[in-house]
Amino acid sequence: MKDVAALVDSTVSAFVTEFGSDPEGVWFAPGRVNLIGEHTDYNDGFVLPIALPLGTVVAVRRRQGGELRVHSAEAGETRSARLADVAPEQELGWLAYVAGVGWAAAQRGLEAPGLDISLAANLPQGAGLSSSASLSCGTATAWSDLAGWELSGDDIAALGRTAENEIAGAPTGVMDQLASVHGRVGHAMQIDTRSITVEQIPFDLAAQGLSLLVIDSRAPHALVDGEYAERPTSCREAALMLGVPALRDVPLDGLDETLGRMRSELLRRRARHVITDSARVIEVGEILQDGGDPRRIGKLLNDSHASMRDDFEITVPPVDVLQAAVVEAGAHGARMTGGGFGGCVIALVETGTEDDVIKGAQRAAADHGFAEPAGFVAQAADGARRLTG
Ligand code: GAF
Repeated sequence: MKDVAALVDSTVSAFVTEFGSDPEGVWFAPGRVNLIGEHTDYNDGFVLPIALPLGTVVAVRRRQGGELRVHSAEAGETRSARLADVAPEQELGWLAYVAGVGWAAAQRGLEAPGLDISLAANLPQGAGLSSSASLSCGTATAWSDLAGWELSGDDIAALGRTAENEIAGAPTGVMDQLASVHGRVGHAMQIDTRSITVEQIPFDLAAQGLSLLVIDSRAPHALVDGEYAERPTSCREAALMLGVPALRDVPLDGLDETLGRMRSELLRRRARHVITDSARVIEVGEILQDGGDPRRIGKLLNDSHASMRDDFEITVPPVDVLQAAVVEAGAHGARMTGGGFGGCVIALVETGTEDDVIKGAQRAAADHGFAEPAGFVAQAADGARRLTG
């Protein structure tokens, strides 16, 4: 994986090659891992992500007229769009996460100048680490700076989410964009997605002799497909059946009895996952906030995984095998992170045992004939920002 400084160099060189002279500036926005609280964000619930030191670099310059020209190192191509022509339900592919930001800005009455952009990422794509939010938030931060919109972090995140929901067509919540914007070194963010309140909680595992491993199953995941979209639909139906505005409003006390009144077994399980996972965020937040031993969150990570596997049904066999293997290899707890249907498992491990745990995961994957997983140690890092210019 290239570090961010190397990524900046290659992105600026690509900009000069593609567009003939230097960019006005270079911006970076990170991806994230979510510690706990999955698919709770579009139910007005709680989430607990950290921003990663990995993400997307964008080199940007304003241009005359309302055109967008974007070079992507990953895609190996330059594409363009007239901002006035961007609209929902177009098949824009990766360009949607850039052009969609301009569209979202226009919806808010902001004047969006044309841009030349060169971009590159050091985050694995499609691994559930929010490569798309890092692209939309990096773009939105740059656009806001260059156009003088003077937007808050929450507004930047909202532009990114609108681009993803309306132009890319993925009906996601706002966790990934908020994490990308508000990340802070050494902190996890406990986010109330109803009030959009971000509480920074100290998260320094190294000081406690622990590491957070991120292990990519290499089973690809995609949010712009039916499986992810089915979950918000089911959750809305479940909330309706329970007579609450959102699943967030269902009390944990007496949950079995409340859910027992639901006529649909499927919706009951969907609701139980959301309500219990949101509650687990609060429990983990309290442990970390009180300076408690983070090893105590291990069980909650495992419970969250079981809930995603059995109730919400968003895990897949390569991910379940990984999760079980890393716990078997000594992790205090582990769970899939992100939207699901593939992607990464996070594992809380004693520092010094990382290699053994990764090897355990690789052996288990090989035994099942799955792709070889790859792991790295995650550190909580800063959010979207201007790097140069
Ligand atoms: C994806 C979505 F983009 C987020 O909004 C969130 O729903 C997550 O899946 C699951 O927690 O990353």
